[in-house]
Amino acid sequence: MPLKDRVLAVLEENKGKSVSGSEIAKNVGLTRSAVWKAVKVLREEGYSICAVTNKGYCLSEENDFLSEQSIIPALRTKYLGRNIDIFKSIDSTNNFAKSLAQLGAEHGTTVIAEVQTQGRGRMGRPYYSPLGMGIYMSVILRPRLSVEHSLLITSCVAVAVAEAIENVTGIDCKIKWVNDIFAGNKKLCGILTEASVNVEQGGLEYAVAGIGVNVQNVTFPKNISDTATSIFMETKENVSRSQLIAEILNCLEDKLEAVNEPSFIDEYRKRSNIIGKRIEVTHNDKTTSMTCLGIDELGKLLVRLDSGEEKALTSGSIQLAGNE
Ligand code: BT5
Repeated sequence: MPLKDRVLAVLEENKGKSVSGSEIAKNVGLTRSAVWKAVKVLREEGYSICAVTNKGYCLSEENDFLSEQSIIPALRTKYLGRNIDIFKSIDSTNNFAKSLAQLGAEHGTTVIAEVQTQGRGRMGRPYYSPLGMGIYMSVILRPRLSVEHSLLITSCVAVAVAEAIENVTGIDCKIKWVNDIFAGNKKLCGILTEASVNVEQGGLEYAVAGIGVNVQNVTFPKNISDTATSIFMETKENVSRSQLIAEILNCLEDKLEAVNEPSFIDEYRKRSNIIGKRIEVTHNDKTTSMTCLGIDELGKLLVRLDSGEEKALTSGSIQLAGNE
């Protein structure tokens, strides 16, 4: 590990508290002057580290830069997030994670960025990902699931992210099938799961779960300002993105273990904000009104069309009908 990262690890561990130069030096096996140089580099990178006479160095509590040192200590996982790539800027963390997955990256490998220049939603829709405001992360998953059960991965990610946001912020999170997390009637988080199928074995080769959470945003572009919200807008409090990332990974590992248990889909159903309601489903540019009856064991949406016909949907964009 580079010297500055070893110093950063000690500062993160003691965030908000002063640690003397000699204590850091002893901890990481450097001289005090090497510690000073490492602190200088970290400050140049933007870390807010103050030096207090006779007390030492202190990483500001407000510092919210993402680093392995700020995330890994908060993990309770065995696999997820044990291997993390963090970018200052990237086109899309899903693109990079997919290329890593194709090269054989392990289950749980995680890609994170401070900003995405081409963040994507489903069907090529853009995902607004401004610098330092949110969480933009992709997790490579290699669960043993048949193609038939693959929709459950998205359900699993949605339940895990909802639970993690709730644990860290107290916001009551609902899921709009299949992949949006809502606070009240506004979208707080979007999830894009992209999977590769092993044709010969008929199972999933890997899935990349892309997760975008609005954290510190105070405004949104006009086209989504009526429909999007952020953790800050809901709670008026700043949360640590690193802590939330770690909690998402912790919850996701737990949920993945339970994905084949019948109780799992009940958790998903409990968080659904559309069951029993009139919805509009857009598929291939065609919008149809129907009633949502429920969600089946494989995560499919059970609906009744106005003709009386009942169907199980595997994809489509859902809107609550106007008067709901
Ligand atoms: C999604 O698609 O919401 C999935 C978003 C996944 C983003 C993550 S970030 C990390 C990883 N890397 C990527 O490139 N993507 C993933 P969908 O359900 O199709 O919703 C897209 C629609 O949500 C857009 O057409 C907008 O209307 C709206 N939208 C875009 N950005 C938003 C934001 N930041 N917050 C709320 N709504 C947004």
